[in-house]
Amino acid sequence: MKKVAKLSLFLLSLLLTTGCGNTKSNFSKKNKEKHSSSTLILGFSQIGAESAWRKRNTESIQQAAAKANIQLVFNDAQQKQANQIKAIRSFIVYRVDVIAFVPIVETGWDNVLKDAKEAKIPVIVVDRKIKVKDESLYAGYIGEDAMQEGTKAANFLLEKFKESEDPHINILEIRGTENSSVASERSLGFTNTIKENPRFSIIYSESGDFLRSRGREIVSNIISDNQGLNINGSPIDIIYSHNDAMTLGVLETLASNNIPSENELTIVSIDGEQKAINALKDGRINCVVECNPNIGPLLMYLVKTIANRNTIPKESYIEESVFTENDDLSTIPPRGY
Ligand code: GZL
Repeated sequence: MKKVAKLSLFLLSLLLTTGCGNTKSNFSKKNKEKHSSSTLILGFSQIGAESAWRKRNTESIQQAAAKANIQLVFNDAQQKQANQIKAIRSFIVYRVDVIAFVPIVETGWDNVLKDAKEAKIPVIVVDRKIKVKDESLYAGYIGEDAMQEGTKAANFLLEKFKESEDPHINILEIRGTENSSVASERSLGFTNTIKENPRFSIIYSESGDFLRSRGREIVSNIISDNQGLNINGSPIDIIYSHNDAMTLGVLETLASNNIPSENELTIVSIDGEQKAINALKDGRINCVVECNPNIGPLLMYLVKTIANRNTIPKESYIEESVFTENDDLSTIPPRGY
């Protein structure tokens, strides 16, 4: 059966059988004539749309697939690993040429990736990493270096406080999604580096799941439980937040409690969305470590490489920068998300 006809059946089956998230393809009726059996088909499982960063990441992948004339069957798992596993199984049934996915958490992928391997469909892990017993279950990883992002955040603070005489510099850490590689590595890179100065201590750490609402909630609970921005009387001097969405939630809560972040408080965030850069420019945030969402073009290059039976690197990292209060912030181009 021609791949084109199969796709319609596949999309129908995916929508009917999995009920998981939502699936769409850049395949449309008008494209039918253009697509031939030589057109590469990429099955992509995205975790959701939890942040502006994630939405830009999705756009980058969709735009790059269209430009590369790669037919994208895209599934939004709506933050559920079970939906991702169902979507990957559907990609196997349809026999896409390549599977790529953003693993919402590190573990639980071995069985579905064994099925992909048995079906001889190569898999590329995108943006977040996985832990599997058999590393041959996936061809390679492409994304950011979250360990480095945590290290960069800590290095900014070591520099900023190097002259401080304060014996205790207290940090509130707001982490990303529990059991995701990106949250674990942003924590590890940060703690491994910040311990260079024993005056720093993380006096409280909680997962905000990369959500703006949780950033608001965590700081609101601290303020109400402790009658101010402290933990059992120890003042919070620094907030280290694993993504801008949670940081923007924090800023909302500080503002509604009339706690100015500009003076006594130092805030370090990760991603680099426009609203965070704007807050950096007006002094409400002190440092934004870039996490680059624009991996679409590089991903499509790797998809074509692997579809042509060539090997790809086990790990490919994308360029990332750091924006701090010490930079000429007027030179930062519009972020696009
Ligand atoms: C990081 C990515 C994270 C972003 C968040 O690579 O997985 O997930 O930092 C997003 O904004 O929710």
